[in-house]
Amino acid sequence: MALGTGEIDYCVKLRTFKGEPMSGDGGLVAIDDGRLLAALIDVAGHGKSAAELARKVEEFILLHSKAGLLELVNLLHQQFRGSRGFVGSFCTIDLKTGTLKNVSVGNIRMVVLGDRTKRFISQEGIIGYTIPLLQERVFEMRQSDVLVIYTDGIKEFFEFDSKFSIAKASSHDIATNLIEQFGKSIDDSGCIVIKSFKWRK
Ligand SMILES: [Mn+2]
Repeated sequence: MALGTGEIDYCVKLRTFKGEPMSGDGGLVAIDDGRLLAALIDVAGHGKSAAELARKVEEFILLHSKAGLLELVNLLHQQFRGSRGFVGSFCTIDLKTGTLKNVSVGNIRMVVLGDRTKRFISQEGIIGYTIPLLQERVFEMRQSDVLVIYTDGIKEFFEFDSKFSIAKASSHDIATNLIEQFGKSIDDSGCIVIKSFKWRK
């Protein structure tokens, strides 16, 4: 899924564990009324039942896409309590101001790349099993920032080839590169890349 609106360029990319037909990682981006919501999840395990849960979680997030992040993650925790559980990173971006908010639980990564690097820290926990008192982080995005959210199916510390310019590349090319170069074949891998912020200030 890739979209360039002139204001925002994003891509959600999932690759399945070798031999499995469906991914236990899940992801989506929804834009409504100047607010972008991005969610990336990684269901425990892999295979059919993990994939089925991932699709249910995606549907639930879409149904509640207007909720605040703290509310959304608490709702997810209640709704999927007793399931095999999942980790997730959830962001909203105000497309007018560039203000990013993030709640991340469990083993999932988020980093801002470009002219500067900022790595976000995830809180410990598994949604549907046990979550801590959730904290929402706030970060002001700049136009040169490239936001990358990725599951543990992608190498934690990756470095693109020096010939590959993330400033010039589309979100789709960055996501493809990330998964093809740094994705692990022994796990589902998923990422969301968001760039080209042109704040309507
Ligand atoms: Mn994983």
